[in-house]
Order: sequence, then structure tokens, then C-alpha cells
Amino acid sequence: MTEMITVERVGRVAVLKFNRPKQLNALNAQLAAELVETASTLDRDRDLGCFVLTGNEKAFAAGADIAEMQERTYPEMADEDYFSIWEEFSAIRTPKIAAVNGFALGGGCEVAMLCDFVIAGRSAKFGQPEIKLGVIPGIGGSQRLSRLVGRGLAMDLILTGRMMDAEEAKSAGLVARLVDDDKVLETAIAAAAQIASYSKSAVRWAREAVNRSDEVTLREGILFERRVFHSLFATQDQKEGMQAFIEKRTPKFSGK
Ligand code: DAK
Repeated sequence: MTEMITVERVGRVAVLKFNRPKQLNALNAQLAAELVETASTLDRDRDLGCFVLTGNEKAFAAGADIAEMQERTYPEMADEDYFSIWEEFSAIRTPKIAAVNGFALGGGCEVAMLCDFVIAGRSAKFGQPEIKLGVIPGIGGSQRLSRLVGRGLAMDLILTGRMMDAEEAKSAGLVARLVDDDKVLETAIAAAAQIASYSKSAVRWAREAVNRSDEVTLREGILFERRVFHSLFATQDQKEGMQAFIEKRTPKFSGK
């Protein structure tokens, strides 16, 4: 636990919670650094199988911290490569589920999207309102939003800065599961526990294969997937998973 990130362990799942409620969990540099340090440390724990990243009832996160950015100059932002740290969070290999209640705006929406998938409550609101502040999305929103919801809707959201409710976000493909507000965290933890119960190698490679579909041609992606599929036959978990199926029992994955 740090000043701005609380950590709760639920078996093989770590719940990371933004802890800046007065600022609606606005993402400043300290919060980002604490999150990356906490998540990187936990990522080395072999008993950890999945993260849940969450906020509070009112806000997942209302964006990058406007007060922190307001007086910055161009050279400061560029020299510091402000917010490139979020790429380090994205690169952490343990899966991450965003559990979203309330506002997920600007950087908040972008951080939800850099998780592997989003579980949201019915009152959640998503948007990229940076245009209203005279800037544009800065943590991958212009790229990830168009991949998730399509170019037209991404343009609509980024150019008008309007908010999208959770129903629209679900039908557009930004939200994977939509549940009642008070069920968001428990649903995310249950999904994370399910992921964490599987072979760690299979989970990691499945994630990488899906992510590769954003980067390469279909032909390259399918070849990558097949090669990874072959390589998993070098793991004990593959033997155990298939043996358990034949023996009609629950597999015991060792991560080997
Ligand atoms: N930053 C700082 N403080 C924030 C904040 C934010 N993003 N959002 C809310 N707060 C603070 C408010 O100032 C207020 O503080 P006090 O006045 O109480 O001290 C407190 O949280 C409660 O907010 P409100 O009083 O406004 O609450 P309401 O329920 O009335 O409204 C709201 C909720 C979410 C609709 C509203 O707070 C709002 O519109 N917030 C701003 C949303 C927003 O514009 N988000 C985008 C931020 S910009 C980059 C480029 C760009 C970016 C980053 C990097 N690079 C090139 C690297 C920018 C990214 C962004 O996310």
C-alpha cells in the first residue's frame, strides 16, 4: 500500500485501488509512479495470477490531473516524456481487469482501456474530454479507443468530448461486462480469480497473442498463435490440463 494506491490480496488476485477520492482519482505523476512500482513488485510474485484495478463509487478516475499539468510548458512535458510511465503499466504481463464505477474520463478512460478488459457498473460514464481543455488524449486514447469502438465513434467522442454511458460503451465494445453498480468489484474479482486459477504460461501467452492482433497482419498473427500453441506442449500445465480433462477432475496447475 502507498499513499495513492491501496492493495488488497484476495487469494491469487491483487486489487489495486486508486486512493485520491477528493480529486475523483485524478491521475498525477505520483499516483502513476506508485501504481507502476506496486504492480511491478507484485508482478514478480509467482502466486499472483491477476490484477483488478478500481476506483470508488463516484469515479474510476476523472482523468489526468489538470491542476498538475496546467502550468507545464512544452519543453517540460516533452523532455520528461510526461505520462510515458503508463506504458510501463501496460507492459506488465500479469493480466489486469479494470473494474469501473462512476467517471472514467480522459486518462481514466485510457487507463481502463490499457487494462485487458473492462467490467463496468450501469452508472459508469466514459469519455475523452481533453478537447475541451485544449489538448488531446495523451495515454493512448486516440489509438486504443478507435481499435475498441471503431474509428467513427472514436472520432465522435474525441472531437466532441461528450460522455458515453455504460450501455453505449458496452454495445460499442469498450466494456466487456456490464453489471449492477454494487456488483462491479465482486464480478471483477471472480473473473480475476478464474483467470488466476489457470496455467500462468497459457494465460500470459493467450494475452500476448490477442494483443499481437493489434500490431501485425492476420497471417503473421495466426502464425504467431500457432507457434505459441505448439510451445505450450513443453509445459507440465498442458499435460496436467489435458490429463485432468480425461480423468474428469479439476486440473492442478503448477505454473511449470
Ligand atoms: N484533474 C484534477 N482535479 C479534478 C479532475 C481532474 N481531471 N477532475 C475532477 N477534479 C477535482 C475537481 O477540481 C474538484 O476539486 P475541488 O474543487 O473539490 O478541490 C473535485 O475533483 C470534484 O470534482 P467536481 O466538483 O468537478 O465534481 P462534479 O461531480 O461536479 O463533476 C466531473 C465531475 C468528472 C464531470 C468533473 O470533475 C470534470 O469534468 N472533471 C474533469 C474531467 C476531464 O476533463 N478529464 C480529462 C482531463 S485531461 C498528455 C496529454 C493529455 C493528457 C495527458 C497526457 N500527454 C501528451 C502525455 C490529458 C489527459 C486528461 O485526462
